[in-house]
Amino acid sequence: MENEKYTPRPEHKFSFGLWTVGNRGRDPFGDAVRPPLTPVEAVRMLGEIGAYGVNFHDNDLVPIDATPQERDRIVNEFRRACEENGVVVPMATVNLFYDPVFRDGAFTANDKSVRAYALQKTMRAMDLGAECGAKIFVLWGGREGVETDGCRRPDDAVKRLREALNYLCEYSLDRKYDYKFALEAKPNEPRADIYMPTTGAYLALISTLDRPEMVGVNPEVAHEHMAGLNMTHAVAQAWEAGKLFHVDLNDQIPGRYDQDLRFGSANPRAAFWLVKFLEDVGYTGPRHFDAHAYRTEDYEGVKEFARGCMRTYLILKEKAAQWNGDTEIRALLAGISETAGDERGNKFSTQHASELLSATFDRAGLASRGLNYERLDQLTIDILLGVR
Ligand code: GCO
Ligand code: MN
Ligand code: MN
Repeated sequence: MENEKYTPRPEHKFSFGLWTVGNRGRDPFGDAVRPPLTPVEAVRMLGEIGAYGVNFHDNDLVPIDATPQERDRIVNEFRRACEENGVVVPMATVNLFYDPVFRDGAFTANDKSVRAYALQKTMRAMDLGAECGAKIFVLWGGREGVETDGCRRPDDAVKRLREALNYLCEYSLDRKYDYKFALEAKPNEPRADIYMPTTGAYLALISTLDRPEMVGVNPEVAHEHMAGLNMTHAVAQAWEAGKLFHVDLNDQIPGRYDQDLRFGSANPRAAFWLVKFLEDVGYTGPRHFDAHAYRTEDYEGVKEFARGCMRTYLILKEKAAQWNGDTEIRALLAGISETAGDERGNKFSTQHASELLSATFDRAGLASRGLNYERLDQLTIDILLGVR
């Protein structure tokens, strides 16, 4: 079949959250437009469209007030549905933002009992995830922020966050869960300002933890774009540091509310560089779509949305291979890649430094060569628009 190459397969590791396909289209101005989708129905839908994985917050699966018996029944049903539909659970997470108890933060709240409750809720969510086979635990601190900085010193918030992460690493080791934690940054929404606004901020925090090797990041396209940043650069820095434990794919027009658009639908060129990077370096983790369908859609539209995320990824993956193999692009790259040049800048030695200090450079000559990036980018656009 012509389109066989865009058919999702388990090895593509496409995953969706229960909260993504199950999103009912509520927004601050309007109520739900779709009926509830049970976790079992969501798993069936994901199986039908060929997804590999399903992720959840504790309360996407088990209501916050469920009794232990209800919890066990729900988990059994859910696990059976996953098996029957060939869907796995690569990642689990915890909801530390919905309940009013977290209105002033969870791990960073001023109230010590709220902080303790946040730890309890997270440990229980870790138990739940482990029972379903999850090996990655995402932490997104949606309420860890402020409207007024009068409420606490921001460096105290950083210390509290660090303590909580250290605690949770020990819990994972104690229970032999073998979790990798993936920290997800976002600059704002729902708080006016969220601590740890960017992936880079989390990378810096991780190096101060007791067990940094257990903790990495979960960059999200929309969150980096909300901050006006380049998602591929955030992902690349995480990758280079050995910290890309998970990735949230969606799309977002900068300067707007948190849109969670279908992957690649707002800025396909940025999505292309991201897919190309993930494929070029051989990222093997899940490709998680943290997005949701337009509010205009019924559940058939939700399937279209989810299929679209995966299809766009696979199309961009194909375009990336085409880009890498394109003879003209290769020739351009050969022309601009590092040439032999001056070796004295490679590695410091006292002798290199003094030679370099007294060297003469042809500044004007170095600055005058055209780099052909216009041609390079137009070739990229030609490929993306399908005329090449
Ligand atoms: C958001 C976030 C969340 C997290 C999720 C996993 O903007 O709401 O992206 O969807 O990814 O809570 O922890
Ligand atoms: Mn988001
Ligand atoms: Mn996310």
